[in-house]
Amino acid sequence: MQFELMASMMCANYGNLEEEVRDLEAGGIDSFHIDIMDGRFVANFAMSLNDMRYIAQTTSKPLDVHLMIEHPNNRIGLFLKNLRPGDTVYIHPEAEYHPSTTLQAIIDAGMIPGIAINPGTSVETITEMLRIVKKVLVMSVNPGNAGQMFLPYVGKKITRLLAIKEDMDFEIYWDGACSADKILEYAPKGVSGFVLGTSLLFGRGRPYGEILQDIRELKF
Ligand code: S6P
Ligand code: MG
Repeated sequence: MQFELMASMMCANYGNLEEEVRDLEAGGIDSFHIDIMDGRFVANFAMSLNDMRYIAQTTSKPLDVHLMIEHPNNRIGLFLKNLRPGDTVYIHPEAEYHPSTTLQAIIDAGMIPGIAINPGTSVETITEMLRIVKKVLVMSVNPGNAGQMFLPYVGKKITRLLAIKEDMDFEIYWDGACSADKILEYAPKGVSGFVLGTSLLFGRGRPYGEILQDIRELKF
């Protein structure tokens, strides 16, 4: 079964970020998920522009940048100029008056455009944007913190997105409380990738390579 695994770097040990990046890379992670917060769109500050830049310089693996900031269009250039073609940038449409303008800036810079959608955001309100984005990051917890409970009502929205993803040409990714049972259920249905945080990857007392291998060897 083909699916991507992304490491949620806000959950990493900042005592030695470089070692964390190297261990995850050696363990076979597909990309690094970077949660940028502004304390306004969400009531937390997680990673910063400097953290993102440092990880971009430390790995050749793709970055998966999740902007949880108000009006990302005001600051999008700061992020784009520190990324590489093939990196993904997700904005929250809930945080922008004209999200399609911001998405166009991401496309023009050669990055992969994505939207991250809150648990309470409906498919109807994002339908037109689905025509221009390549990825939809479905939040299965409210944005802002790691270590939260999965919100089961999000499952129905994923089912609806799965039904239209081929026609509208986008991929679906999962962010929040991702456990092995979620991968077992949703990878076969067509969810392309999963952000791994405290539920499955970090703080488990086991080497990342072992955990990632166990996930790759899940019996579908
Ligand atoms: C939350 C953020 C996520 C978390 C991730 C943590 O605002 O977007 O990327 O870091 O969900 O995973 P877990 O398993 O601790 O929920
Ligand atoms: Mg995230």
